[in-house]
Amino acid sequence: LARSFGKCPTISDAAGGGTRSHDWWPCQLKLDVLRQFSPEQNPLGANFNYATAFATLDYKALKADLKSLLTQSQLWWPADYGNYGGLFIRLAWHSAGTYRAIDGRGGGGMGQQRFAPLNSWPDNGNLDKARRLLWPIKQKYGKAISWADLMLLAGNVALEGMGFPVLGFGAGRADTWQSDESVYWGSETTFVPEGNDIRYDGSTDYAARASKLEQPLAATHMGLIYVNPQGPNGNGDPKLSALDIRTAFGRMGMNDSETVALIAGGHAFGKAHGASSTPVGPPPEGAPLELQGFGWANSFGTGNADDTVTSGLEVIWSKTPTQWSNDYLTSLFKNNWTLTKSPAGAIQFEALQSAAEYPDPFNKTFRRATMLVSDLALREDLAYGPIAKAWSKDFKALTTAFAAAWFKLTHRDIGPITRYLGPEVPQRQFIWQDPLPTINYKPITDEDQAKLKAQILAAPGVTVSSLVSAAWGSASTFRGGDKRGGANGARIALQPQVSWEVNNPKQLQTVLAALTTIKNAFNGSNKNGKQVSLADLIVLGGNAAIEKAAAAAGYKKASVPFTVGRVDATQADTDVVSFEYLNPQGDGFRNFCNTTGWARARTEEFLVDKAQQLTLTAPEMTVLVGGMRALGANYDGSNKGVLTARVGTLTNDFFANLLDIQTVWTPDQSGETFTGKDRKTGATKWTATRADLVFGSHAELRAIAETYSEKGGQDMMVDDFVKAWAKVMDLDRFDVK
Ligand code: HEB
Repeated sequence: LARSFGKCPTISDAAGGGTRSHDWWPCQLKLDVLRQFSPEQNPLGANFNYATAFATLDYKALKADLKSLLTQSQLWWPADYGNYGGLFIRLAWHSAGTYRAIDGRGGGGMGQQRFAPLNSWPDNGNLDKARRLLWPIKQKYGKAISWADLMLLAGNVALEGMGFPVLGFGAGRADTWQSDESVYWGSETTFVPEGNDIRYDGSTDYAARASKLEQPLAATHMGLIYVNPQGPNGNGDPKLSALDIRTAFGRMGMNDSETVALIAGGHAFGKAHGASSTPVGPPPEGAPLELQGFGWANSFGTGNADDTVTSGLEVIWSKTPTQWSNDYLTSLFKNNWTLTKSPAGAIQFEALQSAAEYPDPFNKTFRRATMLVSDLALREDLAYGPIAKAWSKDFKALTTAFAAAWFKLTHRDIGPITRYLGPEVPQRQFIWQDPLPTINYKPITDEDQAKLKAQILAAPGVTVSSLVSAAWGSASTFRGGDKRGGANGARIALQPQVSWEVNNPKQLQTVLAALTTIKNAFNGSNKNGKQVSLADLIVLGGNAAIEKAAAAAGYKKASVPFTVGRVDATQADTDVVSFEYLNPQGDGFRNFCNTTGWARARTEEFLVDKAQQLTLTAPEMTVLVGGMRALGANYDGSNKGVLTARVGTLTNDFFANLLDIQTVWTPDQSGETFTGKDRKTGATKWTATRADLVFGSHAELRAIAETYSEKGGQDMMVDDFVKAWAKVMDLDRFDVK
């Protein structure tokens, strides 16, 4: 079954067709994720700058157009209640809602809703219509507004248009032009509702399994944004549904009250669609050419309006589906709910003894109140229940809570506040934005930098290895997925990072103590208001160490680019729980791998995963590993992969020795550590890990490794290492980019 899964019945002998290497050798390490989003694949070109284009946007006019679109019902997809508000809120929520705090991937930051698999997930049914409704507006404003921003802004305008006071909007999400293949969506080969839930290791003990959802996933089934609306595997149990909701929303960084606010706020609007059990056509990716990217063709009745089939549920939550109110919550607590089935056969609740007060979107009739199983979770769960009940009597509190939670939901993965664009960015800062203080001192000069570097190298107890390891530890928390982490803020000196095993706390403390002494001396002498931050000193220390190591290799003039201006965050502005998500499972660059836990990936896959988070290419990853081994930057100071007799010298020895035919490697029992022996004498020469040997074993990585060890490779090594290093140090410098 697994073999035939996903095979197209039509055999293509055109470019890219046929049986591929990945079909033959499915365990091959995949480097594709390091080759995504190259500027050559972007029709706007390498020089396109979204922030510059956005600056030309008539934001007010765009919002006015969006607002009037809400109530311009189109014949090809008539609006429920004459208002697309509910549909657009769902579009925005499903765009943002794939975000997972654990790896920072997913979310609305790249406009991925346009591409497979998201555009065709069963949970995203009929959102193709929502995007097509927005197309004339996108077309009108062009490059000045990205699809990524537009989909979220449409949700915001919908909320405003229906009387909800949103907190604001930050634009700045540049579009991507292909599916982000780095996101692990799960290993199942069926979509919900079939769901062979590999993510729970096949367990159907819903109470026990909820919190054991496979990392880094947040959704409970393949093809869903979060949870099954009919309860776990459609079991109709609100209490068990609540457990799934807690895991799913928790993995997105939402606590209980934020979760209640989001669901109660969202389901105050719109309706669910399940008019018939007639199956709809294939999703956009599987639909025939003539449908032009539309999916889910519905042959029931008119195929739209009152005959619409989306989720298969047929629910109207509120008496005022196009007006902000807390009728959703009052109805939830006031009514007695009975399990029923929608016309499509899906399990849902109905308020049987109640009056028919809930409006049909088209035919002026009224129905009894209805709810999803997952809605009842907000009443039945011991923690959600009291929150929801209190808000059912306190509309103001619900409004405040939903506004904050919606803003967080839609901005969670955009990165630091300096990335927010447009006239509606709230003044207020939130802890989840990982706040940094605003800089209020004059930056240090090149001359100061040279002096400080000399002081750092002369400081007691610090070494090239420990300086490189600390600077890497500081900068390499960056995640391209949600643009959190990085060297700015010097959070490596704060909890939780200062205690992470990968940072070697004892060694790190020595470096931090030395740098703090230098910082205090410099700032205490107050040279015309010039100050240096610890964050800058950590990076400067790494750079100084690399320049020293390059000099030792004969490159006296090597100079590592340095971008001054980092600031130091406070512990109070650092959400310890949420920063713990940045603790790497593996950091092959420092030869660290914690294989307990997320054990489905191999050490070398963690290396590539980390490189992808750091937005590195395969050559950049290769040169950084080779260089850091030469510099002895392993987290624990071990000599694994340190294939050189000149540790602390920026040589290409790692590559030369790895590719040396005279060495024969044998794995230990765990298959994690290898011993390299001399082919002739049998003498032990080296030890190494999977994150080292992969550069000799994987054909494409080996090809790169060869270039660094052949003629000219040493010069190339120093140049490329310095460039890649500087890139990593500056990954989070959105303030200067
Ligand atoms: Fe929701 C709709 C589910 C959350 C917002 N949702 C809906 C539906 C369903 C659901 C099934 C229907 C679809 C159709 O059309 O058919 N949700 C759900 C779940 C959850 C949710 C399960 C978790 C618990 N939501 C949510 C949130 C939000 C929302 C969070 C926001 C904030 N939704 C929504 C809206 C709607 C929906 C607005 C409507 C749409 C229309 O109207 O179209």
